[in-house]
Formats: sequence, structure tokens, C-alpha cells
Amino acid sequence: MRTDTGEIIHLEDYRPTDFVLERVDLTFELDPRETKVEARLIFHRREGVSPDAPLILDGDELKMTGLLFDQEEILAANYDVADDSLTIRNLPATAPFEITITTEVNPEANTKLMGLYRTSNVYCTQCEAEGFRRITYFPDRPDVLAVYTVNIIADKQTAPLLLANGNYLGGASMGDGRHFAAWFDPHPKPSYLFALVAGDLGVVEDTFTTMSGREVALRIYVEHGKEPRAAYAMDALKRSMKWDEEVFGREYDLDIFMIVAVSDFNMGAMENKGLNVFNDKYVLADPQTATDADYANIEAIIAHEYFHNWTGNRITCRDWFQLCLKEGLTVYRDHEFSADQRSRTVKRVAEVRHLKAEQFPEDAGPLAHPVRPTKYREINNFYTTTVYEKGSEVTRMLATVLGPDLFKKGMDLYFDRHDGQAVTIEDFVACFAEVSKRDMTQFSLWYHQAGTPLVTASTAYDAAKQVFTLSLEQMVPPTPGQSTKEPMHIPLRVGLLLEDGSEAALSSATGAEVTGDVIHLVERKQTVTFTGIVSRPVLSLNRGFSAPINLHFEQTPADRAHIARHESDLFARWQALNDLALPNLVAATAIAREGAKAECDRALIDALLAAAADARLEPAFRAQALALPSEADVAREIGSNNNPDAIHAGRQDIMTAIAKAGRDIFSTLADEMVVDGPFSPDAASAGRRALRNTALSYLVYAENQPDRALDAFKSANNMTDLSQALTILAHRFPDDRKTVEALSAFKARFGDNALVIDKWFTIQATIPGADALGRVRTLMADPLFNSTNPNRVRALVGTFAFSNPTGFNRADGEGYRFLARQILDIDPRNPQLAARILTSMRSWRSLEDVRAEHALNALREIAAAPKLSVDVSDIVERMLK
Ligand code: 0A1
Ligand code: ZN
Repeated sequence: MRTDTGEIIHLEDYRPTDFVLERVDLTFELDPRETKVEARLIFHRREGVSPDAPLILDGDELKMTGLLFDQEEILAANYDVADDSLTIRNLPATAPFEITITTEVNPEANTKLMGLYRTSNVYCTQCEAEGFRRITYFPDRPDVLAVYTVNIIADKQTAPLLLANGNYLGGASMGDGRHFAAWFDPHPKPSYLFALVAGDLGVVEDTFTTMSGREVALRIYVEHGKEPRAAYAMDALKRSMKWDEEVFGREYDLDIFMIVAVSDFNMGAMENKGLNVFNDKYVLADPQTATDADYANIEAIIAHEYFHNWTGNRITCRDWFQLCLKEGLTVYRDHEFSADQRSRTVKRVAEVRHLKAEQFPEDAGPLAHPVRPTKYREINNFYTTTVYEKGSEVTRMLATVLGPDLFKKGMDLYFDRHDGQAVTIEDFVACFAEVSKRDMTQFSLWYHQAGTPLVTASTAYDAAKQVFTLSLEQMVPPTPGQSTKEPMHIPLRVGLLLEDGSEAALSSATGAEVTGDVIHLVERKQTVTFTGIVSRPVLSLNRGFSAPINLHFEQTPADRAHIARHESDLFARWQALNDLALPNLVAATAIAREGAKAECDRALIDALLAAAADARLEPAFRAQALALPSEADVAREIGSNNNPDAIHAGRQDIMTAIAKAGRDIFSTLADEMVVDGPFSPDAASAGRRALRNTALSYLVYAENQPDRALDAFKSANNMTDLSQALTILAHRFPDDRKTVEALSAFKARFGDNALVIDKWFTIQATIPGADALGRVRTLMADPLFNSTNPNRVRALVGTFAFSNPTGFNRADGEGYRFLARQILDIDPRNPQLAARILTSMRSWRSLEDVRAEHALNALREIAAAPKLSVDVSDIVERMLK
């Protein structure tokens, strides 16, 4: 099972374990360097399994100090121990038996942050995906569900708080300066959901009364003194609990729900049963230190982890190939939650921007894989935007194809039928097939075929016959390991907008199944005909981004502008503005490449300014409308032979043209959108701030001098405005004395708050241009930087590589060489972190030759290193294939 040696694991090799694990009793004697773990495991041989079959348990970097069978020592001849496995032979044919394993681990030396580790003097665990085997030998796979009792013994003074999953059983002092606590989790769970936390932390407490009237204690643990900054997270938790009852009918199932915020964490957060562990970035917030984006992320991630209690914990994955079963579905649920808590349209725009920026490049490059992969070398490398975000989109399409009522019925059946089980995507889809009586075979290709489908559309209108035809063709591009693809079931929401602003009915459609405003594209080529269409309609295609596709549809700027102004689906309006902007940005790139200055189409300027000034539209939407496609979006649109400097320069020209044309409107908005009164993180206020800061940014483009941003920096009374102003200053006027002063004022003010200093690192790491690398190098030597903390490394090195196209992709290749050295430096400490940051190079083949050559050499340098983790070697090898 273990991927240590890097062998490939195949889905088709799945077999249930030979032994069934009934109960787990764990005792931890915590010590920073020598923690003793005793695991008492009760097994029985599964029916039908050969009586000779040995028990094989997983381990990883373990030291075993004891092994008992029914409390007796096991003869040396009856077992083999290695640091990655334990094999025990001659076990009973039918009777249950108890294996007691004692291991010793060193939490302080655990820099991988998997298993039991230390963070700011707190003991903490992370077991997904395969971290539990770093605590004890165990059948460490998600289909082994057992009931756990956990005893924790620790020094009373340094670890007054002892937490594990489930409900608290009791505890006492031990007389030797230590104390213990016992926890019992009645819900059978896989080992990846195990958690233990011990240390000295502050707490925020509240309660929630569930729909059946049970009172649940809620606790959020943070470092002492940070309690007030957990208030928003607590509020988000209570809203999540209520929402899951109201929308999915899901009630919480223990007496207590705990969240612990830690400062060293490889990911965002972890849904351990009853004891979520969070990266503190996604818990702590107050107006002076958190931006509106931080608040929105906290709300979303608190909800995500809480929702896992049903989608992930009560019903879990049979094996890690099924990761999207819990992740895609839970992301869909947290997206719906945020849409209900905030503005649905604005949320959808943000989701689609994120999907296109992160998942589309993954799906178009060497790391492309199906939402439900069939093989992996290192499972940690499959916590990807494809599994999460595309997985969520597939769930959303399921809801679109079935409609809300049948989708809900399918979900209810899923919860009902599979509660307490470890299941597969097939089990999930079967519930929807059953309630809808639809054959879901073709739809399931979304789980199995990688690559973003390309849909090409063309239209014709016959005025005499009043007939409108829409021809659609789909193509799924080849991806690693999948050269040919079947046509998919693509649900396209459409609108036919008529001249007078009304919409034509779609009921006359022939040539495709049409339900409501959804066209079901199921063939490679399909022509849909609509009759009785009184005037030439403007087609709005893929409303709400109903399918995660690339769309090729030659539409005139006038038609796009019409959609941008008149669509009833506001998402489609944003999409139309985006579609208007992209060709301008692509053209501007070509012009910039020739060293000339680009102009901007009047149609785009007019449409953007009309949206900006339209008071009927909510400010947050207007801010999204004004945010042009990013440089990465332009690179993706161009597709090959990319020159990031030209993309940047062209985009700057377009920004400046819009800024100059819209100066009066932006100036009015900057005044109108001031938010009075005390700070509130609610969506409406955040929207006003977003629009104001967008207007400000355009004004600075128009004026081309820093004073306005400097004033905004000086007068800001919250972190959103402050960090935006600082970003404008730093990105537009990096070498201006005023910027240098503002940066040092910011550092002086927030030097004791690592999460805010991360913003300071990020702002500087993303300053465009070749000088960025020098800045990053200098910042790495700053005493506030810490190369062992994942948040610091991501804020500085990660954002440089992922979010600074001109700085990272320097034509001389220094950016890539720098990254290669960083990866090799991080890898021995924290392979997961190294592998993730390395994925920033996934689109290297789409660069122009000189840069691609440098990128290739950097990747080869990594690949040639004498000792690489499986995590990094898996990524680098796939990128070089
Ligand atoms: N299940 C978590 C993500 C997660 C995965 C691996 C981890 O290991 C460091 C941590 C967290 C989620 O979806 O939030
Ligand atoms: Zn998750």
C-alpha cells in the first residue's frame, strides 16, 4: 500500500482488508521528543479470507518498542517489522484478537507536519491522507472504520488542554505533575479523521441547539490573547450548522464541536471528527488585520470543514481514488452556503474566476487527471483543484441536469443509504440515477475523462421563416494517459435575447433535449432548431457557467455588449464583459510585443463604464465587472508561445485607456462608495469597499502618480483598504520613496502579527517586473521570514511563483532557477509543501521558447537531485513527460 518507494497504486487493485478492525484504544504519553503511543487494536479475520493470510499494517518512520498478541509477547518468528510496515503471522482463523503496539515518536522533529507534530508548543496531529501511520502501525486506509477511545497523558503545566475526537469521558491529575483525559468517539471512523491536540490555548465558547433540540457545545481554541479574533469564525460556524439543517437536512451528531487554530499547517484546515484543526489564517480575523477576502475565506472554510461531518465523515471514501466523493461534494456545499449568505451572482463570478485561473491550466497541462483518477504515486499530490473545484462543478451539473427536486431526492437517498459506510463515486451517482430514472453512464464521464471540453458554437437566423439554429460541437482534448475521448453530457443553460429586451421561449426546440433553459449536449455534433423566433436573437450561452468548458463562439462585440447590458442572468453579463475584454487584451499583447502601445475598443470601454455607473447593480458585482481578465487568463487564451512581459504591458495599456476614459465615473465612485460607520465584514459593505478600491486603482492608472493611493493608505481604517492602497503603491510605484516609507510603516505597525506580515510579503513578492526576484531574496533574509512555516513560505516564495508572471518568468530564467533551489531546500523538511509550490510551473510548455528552455532546465535540475521525496519526484516527472 505505501507509496514511499513511489510505486504506482491502481484503482483496479482495490481489495478489502483481510482483517476487520473492531475497536481502537490509544494511549498517548506526550513528550516533545519522546512520545509513547500504545495502540490496542481488536481485529478479526474477514469471512472467507485464508487462515494463512498475515495481518499487514502500514507504518512510516516508526520506531516500535513493544508488540503483544492478547497481552502476550509475540514470538519473533511470527512478525516482521520495518519502518514502513508490520507483518504479523499465525493469527486466529475466526476468533477476535487484540494486538497491542507500542511506538515512540518525536513530535518536535516532525517537520513534515504529518502525524503528530509540534506547532508553537502545542501538540497537534494531521492524519489525512496517510499521517496516522506515522503515529502507530495501522491499517491506514479510509475503508477501515472503527470506534476509538483515546487517553492522553501530558504535563499539566505546559499542556493543560487535552483534546481528541468525540465526547469527553473524564480526566484527572496523576500526582507526578502530569494529568490525563479520556475521549470516546462513538462514530466509526477511518484513521485519517483521527485528531489529538494538547497544549495551553485560549478558548471561545458558545452553544448551538440542533433541529431536534439537542444542545451542542461549541469551542474554538486559539493562542492566548487571540480570542476576540475568533468571534467571526464562531458566527460562521453557527450559520453553517443552521444552513446544513435547513438546506440538506443534516444535524450535528456529537455533544461537542471543537476547532483548533494552529500556525503551522500544510493546508487550509482539516475535518477531523468533532475536532477540526485549522490553519489559523482561516480562523483569526478583526477589522484591523483581516481583509474582506479573509472574512469570506474564513466563512467558506469553516463551512467546508463543518459540512464534511456528513459528506466525508459519516459517509467516507472507500479508497483515495474517491477523494472527490467528499471534496467535490463538500466544495459544492460550501459554495452554495456562501451564495446563500452573500450575493449568489458575485459568488459565482468568484468561483468561475478561480476555476479558470487554477483548474483550467491544470486540466490543460502535464498534471491533468480525471476528477476520479485511476492511479497515483503520491496521494498528497491529488488534493488538486481538479478534485476539489472541478469535482464541485460536476456536482453542480448533476443538480442542473436533474433539477433541484430530484437532486435533493438523490442527496437524501445517498445520506440514507450510505450513512456509516466508505463508498465510491459509482455509489453516489447510482443514487441520482435511481431517483431520476436517468441513465447516468454518459454523465459519469465527467468523473473519468480529464481535460476541459471545448464547445464550438455557431448560429444562423432565418428571418423569413423565423427560425434560429444553434450548431454545437464538442471536443475533449487529449490529456496524459487519455488520448481519445468520448462525447460528454454537457448541460448548457441558454437564453435567446430579443431586440426588445424580452426572451424567446425555448419550448419549440428540436434536435436536443431541452429542460427549462438547459440544452443537453450529448453528441459530438448537434444542431438545435428554434421556431417562431420573431427577431434575430442574441444568444447567451452557458449562463451561470452551467458547464466547466471552454467555449468557442464568434460573437460580435455588439452582441456581447447587448448581453452585458440586458441579460437577466447577471453572471452572463459578467461573462460577456470578460468575453469583450479578452480579445482586446490578446491584441494588446501582440502590439506590445512589437514595442508599440495598444488602443482599447470603444465597445469594451462603453460596456465597462455602463456597468460601473449602473446603480441598479450591486457594488460587488460592479467591482467584478471592472476587474479585467488577469494576465494568466490572457496567457491561457493565447495558449502558446507566451511572453508574460508583453501580456503585462498590453494589459497595462488597456487599463490605462479605460482609466482615462472613465476618470469621472471612477472619481464619483471613489466618493460615493465610502463606507461610513464602524467596520462590518458583511457582503454589502465589502462590496462597496471593493468597488471603491477598484475605482481608486483605475484613478491611479489615469493619473499615473501615487498621491491618491498614499492618501488612501494614510486614511484607511481597516485592512482591506489599507492593503489595497499599499498594493497599488507597491505595484505601480515600487521604487518611489513614498512606497518605501509606506511599506516600512506597515511592517512597523504589524511586525508582531505573522498573518498580516504575510500580506506584506505577498504584496512585495507580486510586484511586476524582473526586480521582483531580488526583492524576494532580500525578504527571505528578513527576520520576520521563517522557512519552516508553510504560511510564510507560501506568502513569499509561493505567491512569487504562482502570482507574479513577469517576475517569475524572467526571460533570463533566474526565476525558475531560484524556484528549483527553493524546492530542493524545502523538500527534505516538508515534501508536501515543496511539491505544491512546484506545481506553479505546470504551464511551462506554453511559454515562448527561450523561457520554456530555462524552465525545462530548472525542472531537470530538480529531477536530477540525489534525494527527492516521492511528492516532488512525482510532480517533476509528470511535468517533464
Ligand atoms: N480534507 C481537507 C484537506 C486536507 C488534506 C490534507 C491535509 O494534510 C496536510 C490537510 C487537509 C479539506 O478538504 O479541507
Ligand atoms: Zn474538504
